[in-house]
Amino acid sequence: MDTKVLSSGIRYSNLPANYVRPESERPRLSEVSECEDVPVIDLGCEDRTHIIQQICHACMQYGFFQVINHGVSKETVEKMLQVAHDFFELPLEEKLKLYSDDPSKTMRLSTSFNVNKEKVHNWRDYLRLHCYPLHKYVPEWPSNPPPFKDIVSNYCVEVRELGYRLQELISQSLGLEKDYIKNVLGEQGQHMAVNYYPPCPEPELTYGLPGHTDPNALTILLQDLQVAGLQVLKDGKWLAVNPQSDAFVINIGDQLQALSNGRYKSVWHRAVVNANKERMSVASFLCPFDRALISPAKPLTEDGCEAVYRDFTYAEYYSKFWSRNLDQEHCLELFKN
Ligand SMILES: O=C(O)CCC(=O)C(=O)O
Repeated sequence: MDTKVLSSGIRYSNLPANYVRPESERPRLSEVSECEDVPVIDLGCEDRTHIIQQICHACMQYGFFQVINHGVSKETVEKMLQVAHDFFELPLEEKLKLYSDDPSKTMRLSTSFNVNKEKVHNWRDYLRLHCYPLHKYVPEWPSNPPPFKDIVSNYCVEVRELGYRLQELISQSLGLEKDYIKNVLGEQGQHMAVNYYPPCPEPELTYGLPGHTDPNALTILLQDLQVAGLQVLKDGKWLAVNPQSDAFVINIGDQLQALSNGRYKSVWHRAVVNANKERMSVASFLCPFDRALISPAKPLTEDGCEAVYRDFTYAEYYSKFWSRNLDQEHCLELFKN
């Protein structure tokens, strides 16, 4: 392949060899069934206790759930998806000005996951942005398409609100004070991955993103409604989470698994690709502040429950995560007591 990114306008008729997974690692799409009982939590419900119970059940049994009536306006969501789409439609030369394969960059267009570390690539391009505080990062964001900065800034503000609200509910669902998680995580960072998965000539042989867990605290995922692609691992089986209108998919990240002393699961998930259609998703990640000390919440290690993980700072965890390939063992395994 002679371009750095997949969103070059070239339509491939065969999957290039460096995207082909060995037989044992392929997605086996015919074995994947639909997740029919995805927990859908109505945040507009007036019964807070009921919401908290639903969150507790979803985080223990699934590690993810969907939310509706979440407070992020429909207009904000639609504009976000449109501008993301318009960005990937830009001429190749324009996009390549933003290209980098250096994961430490706070704004970059890249491809696959960690091109310099991985042996087999993934059928994905992505725009990665740091989003908090906005005044620090917005100036470096793409200025093309012209409304990009305004639209994405608005989206980030509304999504952050939602994230805080969810963290309060998750704290309470663990029997902790409402502000427990927010206090431990400190002034949280916010990152975004705008994912673009072009049509793929041989979706059976590769991934958009292979199975992974998220290294942050909480992920708020917006899926394009037209094309399914997200799958989660539940009881050893991959299940498709089909997009639902007006919903976000929320998943618990590694930091909340550690803080909950393993009660809540940072779910394995992956993105598969489609032969005929492009797919987009927008993942927003809330991340602890670098020096936040992640340790199991005290009330969860009383009653003779041992701490499952040793204490670590988020900075330590994050650098370990990016020093590896995505589809290795759960990064938290390296922090087990
Ligand atoms: O595209 C998706 O559905 C999943 C995206 C994802 O897992 C990620 O960006 O970390």
